Amino acid sequence: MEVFSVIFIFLTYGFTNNVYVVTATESYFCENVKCSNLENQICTNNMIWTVTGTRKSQCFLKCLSEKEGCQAVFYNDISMKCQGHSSVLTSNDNCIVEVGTKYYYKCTSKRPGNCQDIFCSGQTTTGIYTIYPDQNSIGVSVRCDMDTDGGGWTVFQRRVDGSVDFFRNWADYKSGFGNANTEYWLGLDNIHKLTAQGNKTLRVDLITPGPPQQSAYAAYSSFTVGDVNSKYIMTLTGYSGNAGDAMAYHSGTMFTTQDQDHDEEPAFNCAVYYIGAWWYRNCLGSNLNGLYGSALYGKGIVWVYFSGMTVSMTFTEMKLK
Ligand SMILES: [Ca+2]
Repeated sequence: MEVFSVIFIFLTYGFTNNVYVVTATESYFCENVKCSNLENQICTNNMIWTVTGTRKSQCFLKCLSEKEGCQAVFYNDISMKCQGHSSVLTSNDNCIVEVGTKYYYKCTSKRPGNCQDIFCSGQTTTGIYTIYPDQNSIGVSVRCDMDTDGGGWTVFQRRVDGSVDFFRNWADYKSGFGNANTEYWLGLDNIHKLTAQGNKTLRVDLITPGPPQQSAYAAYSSFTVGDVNSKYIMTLTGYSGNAGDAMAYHSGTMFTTQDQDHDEEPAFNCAVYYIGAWWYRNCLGSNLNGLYGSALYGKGIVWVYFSGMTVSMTFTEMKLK
């Protein structure tokens, strides 16, 4: 009986003779290191309980067993204080420094829904990753921008060299096309799913051909794209940046392609006239899916408040977080 008791304690608490053993509970938690600098912090937001004198594995077990939805814990190695939280925290939360504390959140899904999930898991290099905008379907390759403005951006539109034809039909814009390594469009269904997940900050990065090349960006604190039944109606608010707000004019419009005219111009199809596909109104203040390198009025990759209607960007990225 003595032997069985010792084995039971070992399996339950993961400790014996002061040697720490990684337990199964730890695989359910991700350590938040680079996502939001929460190490050495204690936060009051959404705190649901505090227990002192527990070991780390016990701390995780308590969080897993909570019925009230414990989503994250702080654990302090020095004081062995364990604090449970009902939501995943960010660096914007109200936190104070408490040396020795580390932050962990539940990683119940092994399938990242977007680039922010990948960033928070510790993969912080810009590049190509697989994400699952819909947890029930196969993954899609995307470029994750892990460098700009805190990283974690899911790039859904990219133009860099004109190698991919963007003058395409509804079916292509719906499902996506191109190559995440060079130029691509992630697809309206996926963009809708990403905004429906809550990734609603839009950032647009632009570079002019020059010389000298000039770069600028526009960000919007709220950006949503509806589903196919709404014809992917787009709304956005909360502009900031230095490129000028060339998207506000398009807010509240449906998506138009060469074969599906949902714009507000009664006389013609704006996508055909301006050689692109966009949330055209009557017709445009921006045309980022326009014709690469074109100096024809409005037909290139233009952003009217940055460089007018006849200078086509050599680089664009549209990204969500
Ligand atoms: Ca029309």
